[in-house]
Amino acid sequence: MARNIGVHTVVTGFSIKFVGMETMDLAQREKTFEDKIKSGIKIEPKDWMPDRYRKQLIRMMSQHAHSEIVGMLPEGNWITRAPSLSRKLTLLAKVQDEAGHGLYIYSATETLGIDRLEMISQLHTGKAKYSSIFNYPTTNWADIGTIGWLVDGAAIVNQTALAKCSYGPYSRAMIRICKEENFHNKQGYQLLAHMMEGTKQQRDMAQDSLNRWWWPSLMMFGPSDKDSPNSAELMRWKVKMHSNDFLRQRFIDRTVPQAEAIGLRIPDPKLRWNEETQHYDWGEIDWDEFYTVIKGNGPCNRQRMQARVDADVRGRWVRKAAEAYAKKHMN
Ligand code: FAQ
Repeated sequence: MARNIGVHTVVTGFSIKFVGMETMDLAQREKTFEDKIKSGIKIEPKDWMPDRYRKQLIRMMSQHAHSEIVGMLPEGNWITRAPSLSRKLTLLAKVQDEAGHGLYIYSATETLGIDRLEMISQLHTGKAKYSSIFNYPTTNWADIGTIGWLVDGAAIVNQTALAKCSYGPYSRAMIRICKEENFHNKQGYQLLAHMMEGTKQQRDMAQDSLNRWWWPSLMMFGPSDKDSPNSAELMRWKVKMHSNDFLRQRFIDRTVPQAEAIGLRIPDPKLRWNEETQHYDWGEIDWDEFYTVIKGNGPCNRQRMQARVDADVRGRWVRKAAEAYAKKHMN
C-alpha cells in the first residue's frame, strides 16, 4: 500500500518514511560535513561522510598502501648484495620500514569499511594501482641511494601535505611515516654523496642512476593538473592539499641544489633557475611513458605483480594457522 500524506510522508506496508525529513537530514549531514572540512576539523571513521568521499579515500589510500608494499621489491633486490654490513643493516631496516608503512595505511583504509583481503585482491587483479616508480629496475648499487634520495624525497613532499589532509586516520599515519621517510631520504643522499667522493667508476654509477630515475620520480606526482581527473574533487575536500604540478615543482626546487652540491647533473637540458618566478624551469615529462607504465606495461610491472601474487600464495598457511590459533583462543 502506498499513500501520499501531503508532500512529506509515504506509507509502504508497515513502514512509514518521512521523505522530507530524510532529505533534510541528508542535507544537514552534508552541511555538517562540509563545515568541518572548511574549518579544518578532521573527519573521523564514525562520522557521516558522502559515499564519494569514502570511495575516493579508499582508492587513493589503498593505492598508497600497495605502493609501500610493492616498493619493497626494487630495494629488497639489493639486500644480499650490499657492499658492507652497515649498508646491509640500513637497507634491511629501510625495507622493513616500508612494510610498516604499508600496514599503517592498510589499517587506516580499513576504517573506511573495506577489508584488507579485498584491497589485496584488487591489487592482484589489476583493479587497484600502485605507484609507477616501482616498475623500474634497480640495476646498480647507486640505485639504492637514488631511491632513498629521490623516491623517498618525492614521497615526503607529497606526504607532508597529506599529513594535513581532512581524514583523521590518514593524516595521523602520514606524520609518523614522514619521520621515517626523512631518515630514508638522508641515508640515500649520504650514500650517493659518498659514491661521488669515490672513484670515477663510482661517480659514473651514481650519475647513471640519476639519469634513469629522475624523470620517473617526477612522474610520481601524477599527471599534469589539466589531465588529473581526481584533483579538483580531492582538493575541494582537502584530501589533496595541493595540486600534482605544485608538488612536483616543490620537489624539483628542493632537489636540484642537492644534486649540484654533490656534483651530480640533472638529466634535463632545459633546467634553469628563473629569477622572476623564483622556481626552476624544466623540460617535458614523457607522458606516453607514464601512461604505458600505469596501464601495466612498464619495464617490471609483470615481475612485480608476480612477486606479490607468489608471496600471497606462499603466505596462505600462515594466515590459516593464525586463524586457527585465534579460534582456539576464543573458546
Ligand atoms: N603511479 O587524477 P590523478 C612511496 C593514477 S609511496 C600510478 O591525478 P590522484 C614510499 C591515479 O591513481 C608512493 N598511478 O590521481 C616509498 C588515477 O588513476 P585511478 C605512493 C598514478 O589520485 C618510498 C589516474 O592516474 N604515494 O613512494 C600515478 O588525484 C621508497 C589519474 O591521476 C602515494 O600513493 C602514479 N605515479 O593523484 C616506498 C601518495 N599518478 O586511480 C618504498 C598518495 C597518478 O583513477 C620505497 N597518493 N596515477 O584509476 C596521491 O597523492 C595521489 O593519489 C597521486 C595521484 C598524486 C599519486
